[in-house]
Amino acid sequence: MTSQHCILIGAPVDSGKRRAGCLMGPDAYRTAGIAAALESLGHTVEDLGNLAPEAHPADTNDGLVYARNETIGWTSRLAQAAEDALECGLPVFLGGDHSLSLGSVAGAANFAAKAGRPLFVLWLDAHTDFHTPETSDSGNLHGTPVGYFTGRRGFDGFPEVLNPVPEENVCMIGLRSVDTQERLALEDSAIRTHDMRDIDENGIAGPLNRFLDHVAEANGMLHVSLDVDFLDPSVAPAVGTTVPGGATVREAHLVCEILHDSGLMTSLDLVELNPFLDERGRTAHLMVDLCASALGRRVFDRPTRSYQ
Ligand code: B3U
Ligand code: MN
Ligand code: MN
Repeated sequence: MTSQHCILIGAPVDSGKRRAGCLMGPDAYRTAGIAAALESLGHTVEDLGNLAPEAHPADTNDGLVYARNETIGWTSRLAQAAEDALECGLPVFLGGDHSLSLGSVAGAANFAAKAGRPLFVLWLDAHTDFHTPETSDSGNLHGTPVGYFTGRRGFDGFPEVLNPVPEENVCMIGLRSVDTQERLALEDSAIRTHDMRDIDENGIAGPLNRFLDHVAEANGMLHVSLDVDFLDPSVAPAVGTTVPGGATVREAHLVCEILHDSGLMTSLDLVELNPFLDERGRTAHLMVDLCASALGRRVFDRPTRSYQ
């Protein structure tokens, strides 16, 4: 197994929605033993500690969009952090809510452009997060990262997206809560979407393997964004927006094991963990276990579908 240099980046972002708690996420992952889990797999681990947003004007929150300035501050800071970390290893963003991915993906896209490679994004989530600040009903920016990094309009005041991720390079798996405005925009887009019905009827490995084939053919980099609510709330209760009918523990591990065997993943977000809502750390532990699977934990070795 190839050993990697894993760079843990604490991103205690809590500005993407009104319900507080995701700021405790990075420390919950540390408490659940993320560094030791990765080291035990033969990787080196560097923990950059918790970052802070760039200086920004205070938010007044008198309009619909919640904590816009703070989220802009986080976006600039995390885009730079992603770009810098990709120079030296595999960044693992310890969230923080999903608005952190405005920055992590934009930065990964800048790095990929410099490296002359396309960036692909695997979005594991109950939601599509394809809003813009103008289409969002809730005003919660954690519902907008895919809209941002694919270059949708309506993000005035946010850092310019220098290297938008092409829609056909984005694959979403686990969907079961999509707002009307998102659905309409998705119907007009080339994003690959797999809802839970698709998974129930066809299994989770097929769509994932087909997407990974595209990544490999294009010699692409692959950013994986894992939202806690991809998982069924019965096994992962520590999230503000629970949606019943999510991925099982085994489906989620299989996704992570296939990702590892592909050798294609170059950066990872662990987002939306709200430790305030957890039951004795079980969601934090499950997310750490999934991260370990994505980085090579396995029961037995087996011949794999490897692109390396
Ligand atoms: N689409 C809804 C709900 C939502 C999106 N992401 C999460 N919840 N976690 C919204 O508010 O944009
Ligand atoms: Mn999300
Ligand atoms: Mn979600």
